[in-house]
Amino acid sequence: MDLNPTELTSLAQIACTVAIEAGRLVVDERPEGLGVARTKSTDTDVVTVMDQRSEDLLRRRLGEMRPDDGLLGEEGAARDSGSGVTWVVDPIDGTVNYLYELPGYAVSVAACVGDVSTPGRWQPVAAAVFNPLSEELFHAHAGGGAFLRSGGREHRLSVSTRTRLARSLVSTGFGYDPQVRAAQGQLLAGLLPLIRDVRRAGSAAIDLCHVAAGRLDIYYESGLNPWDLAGGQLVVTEAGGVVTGRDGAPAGKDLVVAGPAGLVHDLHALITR
Ligand code: LIP
Repeated sequence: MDLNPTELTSLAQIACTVAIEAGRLVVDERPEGLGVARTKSTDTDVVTVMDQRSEDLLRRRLGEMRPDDGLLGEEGAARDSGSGVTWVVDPIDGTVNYLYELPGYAVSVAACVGDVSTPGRWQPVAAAVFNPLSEELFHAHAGGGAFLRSGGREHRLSVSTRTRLARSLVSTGFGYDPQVRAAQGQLLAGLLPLIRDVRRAGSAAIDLCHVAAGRLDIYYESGLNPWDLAGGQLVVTEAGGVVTGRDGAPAGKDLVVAGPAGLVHDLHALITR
């Protein structure tokens, strides 16, 4: 599906508008003594009432502004697309940080084309990732570059120019399943002597946007869902980076490696060795 620059710009503006609205909601209306509303894949994979309220806002607002578009949300929102565009949303990426009142969570909203239910058969074409505590809005549309709106100013983003892994600041994340975490810990233990250092922010969307801004050199993680990935993925590629999966496969649940092409090649080689 081809969208012209005017349509892409309009989708990006909608993504920015609703990401900011949802981000403000989760900060301004956070209830005292916020607790866990329910759990998902494991006891530590938590959902709060504000994850649900944020997703409800996104579903309502996107439905008002783009009634024919589809929707795929982390907390279960789903709508088939009649327009060819499907919104992939994470109402609070970094929910555990949000639960602990730790900075490091964001709302991620991406307009995608293709079949979002099939790995590798969809791609984001417009996106916004809003960190409501830092009031940083990362946004991009296909062919338009990636930007950070902060303090009323727009900054164009570009990935790191570092070329050596040994001098690279790497970020990653861990799943909610203890056995998966054990394997991820072993992989990281093997990488640590080969890199500058590691960072664990707790939000894939924020990690990806920090790679786009050059605040991190490279990011990798396994176990991500489309809503964790969609928004930040476009911000990285529009900032001149690459986002890939294992052995040339599209980025997805199995593996995501994101950053400048050279570092991605080298880190991918180590991870898949
Ligand atoms: C989180 C990701 C993070 C990952 C966590 C979790 P959530 O998403 O953003 O990168 O390490 O395990 O999946 O659950 O906060 O939306």
